[in-house]
Amino acid sequence: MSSHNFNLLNNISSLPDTTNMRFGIVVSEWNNDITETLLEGAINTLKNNGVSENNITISHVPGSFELIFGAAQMAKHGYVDAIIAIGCVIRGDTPHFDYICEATSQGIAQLNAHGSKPVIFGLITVNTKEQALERAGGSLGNKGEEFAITAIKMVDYAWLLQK
Ligand code: DLZ
Repeated sequence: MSSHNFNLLNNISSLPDTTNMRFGIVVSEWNNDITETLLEGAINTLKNNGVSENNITISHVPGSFELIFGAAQMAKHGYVDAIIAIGCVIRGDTPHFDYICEATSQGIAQLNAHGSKPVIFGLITVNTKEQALERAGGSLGNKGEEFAITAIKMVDYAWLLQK
């Protein structure tokens, strides 16, 4: 599944009106040089597409594994329409990488399957720090921008179904 040829940003036709949309962003502190850049990309893209700063709620959790709880709490108690969960897991020498990636992706999938608010999977899973940097403002762009576009589209999708 190569990301070199496809980028959600190339696929934007027209985005919906975001005036009344509210977003929660949960960010992992682990690898925070990467996650803070992704966060910046997401915030800038939301704002550039008309989302008011007052309608963006940001909270931090220690690691990617905690994104599940953070996103679940924000979905339940936050005054938000969608949540973007941002993390970065870099493969190390132990199987820990696999456990965190598996648990986090499954946890976020469960929130989407059983919750009423979309949770965007903003988890970068890479083999090296260089690959992470490429996706956080490097040669492959800033994936945070794609997370934001996805969040906007998913709020619109949820609202269309509620009408
Ligand atoms: C423990 C751990 C390791 C080894 N690597 C990462 C990582 O690359 N990225 C990340 O977001 N978190 C990592 N963590 C922390 C776990 O996500 C979690 O915070 C701890 O296991 C405590 O629950």
